[in-house]
Amino acid sequence: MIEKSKIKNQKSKICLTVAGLDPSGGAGIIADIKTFSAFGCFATAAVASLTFQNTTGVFGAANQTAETVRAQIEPILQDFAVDAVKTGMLPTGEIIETVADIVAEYKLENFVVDPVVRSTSGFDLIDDAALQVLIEKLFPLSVIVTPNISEAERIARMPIENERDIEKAARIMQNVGARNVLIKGGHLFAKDVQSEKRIARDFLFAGENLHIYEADFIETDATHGTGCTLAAAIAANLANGKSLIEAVETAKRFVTAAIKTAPHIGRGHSPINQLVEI
Ligand code: PXL
Repeated sequence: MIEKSKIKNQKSKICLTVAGLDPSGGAGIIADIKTFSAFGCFATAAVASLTFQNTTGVFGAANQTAETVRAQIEPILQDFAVDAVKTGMLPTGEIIETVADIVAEYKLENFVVDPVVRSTSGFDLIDDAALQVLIEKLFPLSVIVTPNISEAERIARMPIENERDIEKAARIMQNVGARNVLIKGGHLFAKDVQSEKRIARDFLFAGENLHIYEADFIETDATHGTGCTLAAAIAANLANGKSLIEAVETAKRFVTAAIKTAPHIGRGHSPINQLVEI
């Protein structure tokens, strides 16, 4: 473990992502690297799985081993004082355990866990046994976990149909060790009954408190990598010293702007634009 005071002239904050590589550039570590950079952080990355995909779907994956993941991360931590860590697709229980051991050993802070379960196109990115390890080992070390509705349903083992279900699922996750939980409401709450205006709502359970973030719902198929980008933006903003509530607020504004300026490439769900300025 490197003492921060022993590193001279470390001007930028350093972020580390441990996630899957989407070679088509929309999701995973490429989205994370762009996002860290957009917030002025220096980006480092360890590949947990090499996926085969494009905007139309995920066709397979070659997972790393726990040893190769450790071998990627340790030289980084022995050289840099890492200010924030984000995890995405961690495909196996042994990789998850190793990441948990490293986070604890090196006392890594600002640890953001995106509990990636399944791709938008329906490809399973993690098996059930590994998900259980993720809940048990990573949730207690995290500053925040960021499931979408379907991930929250799978983790809390309950269907989510309304706001009361959202709260119940979040409390279940807090009972198994998550301090703070951001449930991304997406489509579920896209309609405001009174105004008929379409809004997107995300729910941050910060300890006991609930903060609801509202944004205009954007009708788009440019959604590839939105989850990765949001979690990476939260990590970068925490690295930059923002409070959790501010970090989530800024990250949400960033994702909204990135969706609005998406390049609309590919035949499926377009990537978003992490180089947008907010
Ligand atoms: O958005 C979930 C996700 C995360 N990480 C990788 C992915 C995907 C979805 O496709 O490929 C590497």
